[in-house]
Amino acid sequence: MKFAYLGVPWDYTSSLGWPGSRYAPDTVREAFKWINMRLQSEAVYWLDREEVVVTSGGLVGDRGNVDLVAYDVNESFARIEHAVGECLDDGFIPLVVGGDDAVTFPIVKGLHDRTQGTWGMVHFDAHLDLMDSSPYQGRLSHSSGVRRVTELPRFKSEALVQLGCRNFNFPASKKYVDERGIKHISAAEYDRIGTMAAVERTIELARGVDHLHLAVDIDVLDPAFAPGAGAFEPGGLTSRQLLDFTAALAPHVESLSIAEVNPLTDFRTMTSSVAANVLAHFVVGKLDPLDAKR
Ligand SMILES: [Mn+2]
Repeated sequence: MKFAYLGVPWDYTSSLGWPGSRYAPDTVREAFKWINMRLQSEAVYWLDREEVVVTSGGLVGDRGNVDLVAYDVNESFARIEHAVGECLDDGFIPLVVGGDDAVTFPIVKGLHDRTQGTWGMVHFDAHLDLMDSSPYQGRLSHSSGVRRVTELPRFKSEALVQLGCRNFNFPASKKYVDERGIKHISAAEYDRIGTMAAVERTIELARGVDHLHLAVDIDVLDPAFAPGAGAFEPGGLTSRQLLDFTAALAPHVESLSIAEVNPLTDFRTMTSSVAANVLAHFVVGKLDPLDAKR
């Protein structure tokens, strides 16, 4: 298995909330070096499971950042799709670091268009991102990324599981969730049932598609754990919950993206460091699947 780090330095569609996530690909890459330096002879000691996990050629290969055109949404999204597709063509598992959450659409479109069969998605976010359009934000903002994903021809909305959602959203989104059969495990529910039950329920809810993508908006975490986000919703998940879930789900998904890490609102790179660890837990979770040990 080969993993590719792909940066998407785009935040021109962060129409509400704080801009600044364009800087995340570089700060998360920097934070990842703290993990990479623990590699010895292509192996890392994973304390969560008391295992030494063997990688091949390091944890993650770096494919740099996508060259984007400021304020040209269509051209930039086309380049993101293309870069994600190239990762697949070259045999890499894409680990894509945005960018505001609008980039979830071109990332999943890149995966969808380059593969056969049906897609579903596991989506961590405080918000739903199911807005069709708004007079303030248009159709391609960071509030509509998941809505646009659900419109892809081979994407199955009933295999979309949104986790960590909380507080308040639009009644129109509730209508869309019901119409499309989208599944939710709210932050409150997640906290009640615990991480391993949430993983098992997610796998059950997202069954029946050929491919699954894992999309993480870092604001799924409580602001206490991720001060460097684009928007803040209290009552979120802990870092521990997100890392454990990511490692356990990793064998069941084909790709990962992280959005809305914002170095401009961050405190001493705390949030970039969480994001780097989400990537690393995904990689070791795939290399050392829990399922195989049960
Ligand atoms: Mn969000």
